[in-house]
Amino acid sequence: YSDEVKRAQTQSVATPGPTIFDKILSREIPADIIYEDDLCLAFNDVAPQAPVHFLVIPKRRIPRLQDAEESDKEVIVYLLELLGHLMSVARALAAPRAPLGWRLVVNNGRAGAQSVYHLHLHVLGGGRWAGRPG
Ligand code: DGP
Repeated sequence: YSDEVKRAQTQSVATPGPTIFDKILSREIPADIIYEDDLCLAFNDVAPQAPVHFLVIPKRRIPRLQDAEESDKEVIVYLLELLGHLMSVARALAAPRAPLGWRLVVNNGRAGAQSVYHLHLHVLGGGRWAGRPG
């Protein structure tokens, strides 16, 4: 990556402002962190909906999935790699924690039940699912 793309990792896009996840990223408030690398952080959900329930978030503040957009070509490539990386990390962390299977959920936007406007993947496992979507 160029320096510019590297800087983009932690810069926010035009957003409504910091969320609780920024405070978790900066260690201002504690979280049960299970994984961290240059691009993302994973931690257990404070209100688990399943025996295994953790979140994978990018360090870069992207409010919603549709906000992972840029006009700069190099940054577009970076964002696509970032989204792939989040899914890859989710898979790697899920494998030992929920060996029988798990769900990956992105609540997106007001009508999509999103409450924290910092993109996050929910990984839910170890449960049986009634009323699953799709
Ligand atoms: P949603 O935006 O609806 O996809 O869900 C946000 C999730 O974030 C929700 O499952 C609860 C979790 N959450 C909210 N605040 C905190 C917090 O301070 N710490 C942790 N660990 N999780 C949180």
